[in-house]
Amino acid sequence: MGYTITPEFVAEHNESHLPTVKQDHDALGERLEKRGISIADITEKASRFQVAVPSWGVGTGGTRFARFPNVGEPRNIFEKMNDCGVINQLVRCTGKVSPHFPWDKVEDAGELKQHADNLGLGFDGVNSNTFQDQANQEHSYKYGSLSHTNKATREQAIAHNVECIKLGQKLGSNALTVWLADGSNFPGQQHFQHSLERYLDSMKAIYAALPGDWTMSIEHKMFEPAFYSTVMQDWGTNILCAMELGEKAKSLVDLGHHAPNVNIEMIVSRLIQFKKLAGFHFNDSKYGDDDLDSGSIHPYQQFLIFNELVDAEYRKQEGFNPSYMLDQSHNVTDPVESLMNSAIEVQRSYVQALLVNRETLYGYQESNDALMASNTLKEAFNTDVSSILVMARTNNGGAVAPIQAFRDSQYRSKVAVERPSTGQSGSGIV
Ligand SMILES: [Mn+2]
Repeated sequence: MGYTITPEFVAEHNESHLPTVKQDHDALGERLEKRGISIADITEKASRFQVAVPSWGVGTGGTRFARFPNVGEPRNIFEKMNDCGVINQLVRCTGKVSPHFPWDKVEDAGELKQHADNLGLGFDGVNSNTFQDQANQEHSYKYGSLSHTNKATREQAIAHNVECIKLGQKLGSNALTVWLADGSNFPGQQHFQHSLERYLDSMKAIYAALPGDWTMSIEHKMFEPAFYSTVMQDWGTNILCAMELGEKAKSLVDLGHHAPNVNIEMIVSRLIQFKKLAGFHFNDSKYGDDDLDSGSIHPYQQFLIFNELVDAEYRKQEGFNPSYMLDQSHNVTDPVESLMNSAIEVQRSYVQALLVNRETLYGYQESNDALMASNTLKEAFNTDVSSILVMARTNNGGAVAPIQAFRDSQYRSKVAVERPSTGQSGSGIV
C-alpha cells in the first residue's frame, strides 16, 4: 500500500487550528445572516461538493520542450491512486479519479477497483488516447485517428475507445471522454466536411457500444497539436455532433480549450439550456491551453461559470447533471499540492456562487439595472468564504490547512524512498 497519512495525523494537525476556524465561521455566519443567508445551509452544500482529479495530474507534466521530473513521482496507476487518496483525505472533495488509457491499463481491473475501494476512492469518466502511438500499434495516428482518411486506422481508434468503455465498466465508471487531436497544419491539407463526416461515423460506432446509463463526453479544443485546423475545434461543432449522436452524447468544457477572452460562462449557459452540458475540465490559462491551477489567473471567470451552474441548480433545470473534474499540468509545483489547491479554488467558486441572491439579481435584470445586477454578483464574489470551506472540509474529516498538513507529513520524501525513478510517466497536457 505504501506510506500514507493517518487520520490521527490529520486530527492532530487540526486540533490547534479548530477554535480559530470556528470563530471565523461564526463571525461570517452573523454577517451572512444580515443578507438573509444561512451559513449552515451553505456549509452543508459545500461539504457535498465534489470535483474529480485526473490520474495524469499527479505526475509532473511537461511542455513541448522539456519535462523536469519530481522525486517520488508515482510510477503506475496504483501509486497514482495512493496520491489521489492523500489529496482526498486532506481536502475531502475529490472522491473520484479519472483514468486515462492505455496509460493506466492494468491486467486485473478488479485489483485496481479493490485498491481504489481501500482508499475510499471511486472512478470518474474514462479517457481514451488516440493522440499518440503506442508501442507495436499497427496503424499510426500521425495524420489522425477517428477521422483518419484510412478506414483501418479509424477502426483501430474505434476499437480502443470501445476497450476503454469495457475497462471503465469494470472500474464502476459511467462516462467516456473523447478528446481528439485530429486536425491539420496546412490550409488545404484536410477536407473540413469529409474529416468531420468520418469523425461522426467513428463516434456513432463508439456510441453504439455505450451502456445505457453512460455518457459520452465530447471535448473540443481550438488548436494544438494541430495548428491550422482541428476537427473538434469548438463548442459549436461539439454540440452539433452531440445532437447528431444522441441523448447520451454531451459536450465537455475544458476551460483552456477556447480562444482568449471567449465568454465561456455563456457557452455553459447555452449547453445547459439544450441539455448538452456533460461537465468540465477545470484549469486556468493566460494564453492558450496552459493547464495552470484553477483560479490562478481568472478567478472571476471561474466564479461566473459557477454562477451559471448554481443558477441552473436553483431553477431546477431539466437534464442538468454535470460532472466536475480538474485537468491540469504541473511543471513547477508538487502535483499533490496543486491539485488540492485547485480543488479548493473550484469549491470556493461554487460556494461564492451560492451566495448570489437569485431573486434580487432577476429583479435587476428585469428592470435593466445593469450596475446593481453586476454589483450583486460582485458582492458574492468579494465575500471571503474560506471559513466555510475549512468547516466543510473538517466536518468531513479533512485538514484545516491541507497544504501545510501535506508538507508537515513529509509524504513526498517518504514515498520517494519507495519509488525510485523510472524516467517515464503517463502525464501531459490533454
Ligand atoms: Mn481536458
